[in-house]
Amino acid sequence: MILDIVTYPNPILKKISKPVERFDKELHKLLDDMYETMLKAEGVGLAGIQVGVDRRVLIIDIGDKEGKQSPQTRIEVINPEFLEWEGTQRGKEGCLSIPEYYDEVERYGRVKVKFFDRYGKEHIVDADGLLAVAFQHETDHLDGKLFVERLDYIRRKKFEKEWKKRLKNQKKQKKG
Ligand code: Y12
Ligand code: CO
Repeated sequence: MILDIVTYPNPILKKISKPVERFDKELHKLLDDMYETMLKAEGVGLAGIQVGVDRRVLIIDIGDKEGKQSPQTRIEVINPEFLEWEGTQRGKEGCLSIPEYYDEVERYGRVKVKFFDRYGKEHIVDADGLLAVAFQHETDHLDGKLFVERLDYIRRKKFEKEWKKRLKNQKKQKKG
C-alpha cells in the first residue's frame, strides 16, 4: 500500500520518534508499505515519521553498483544507534519530505551503526560514502531533524527565502 508522505513544514516532522517495542506483523506491514512508497517516490531512504509513524524505524536502499534497487539492497533499520563516527564529507542531499530542494550538507565520512531488523535480529554496519549519508539523514528524521537544519547559514537563508516564495505562489494558485 502506498502511504502519504508528510511534507515540510508539517510539525509532525519535528516529533521525536519512540523505540519500536514489538517486532510483529504490524511492523512488517509498515516496512513493506514504506518500501513501496519510497520506490514509487524514487527515493533512497524513508523514515517512519515521514509517513506519520513516530517509531524509530527507517529504510534505506541506495541500490547496487549501478544504482539498481531491489529487496537484496534494501536495509531495514529499527532502533538505530551510532557506535562510532569519524571524518567528514560534503554532498548534495534531497528529502522526500522537502520536494524539489537539494543542497550541500556536511556529514560524518564513516559511521558504525547498530540496529535491529524486522525479526529483532541485531546488525552492526560500517558505512561510508552515500550509505553513511543515508544513515545520518534518516536517523536525523527519528530525532525530528531535517537536512535543511544542517545547512550552513547562507544556504539556510537561501532555503527559507525560496520556501517562502513557493508558499506564496501556492497561495496565489489556490486563489485562482
Ligand atoms: C543521500 C542523500 C539523501 C538521502 C536521504 C533520502 N532522500 C531521498 O530519498 C530523496 C529523494 C527525492 C526524490 C525525488 O524525486 C525524484 O527525483 C523523481 C525528489 O524530487 C521531487 O520531489 C520532485 C526529491 C527527493 C540519502 C542519501
Ligand atoms: Co529525508
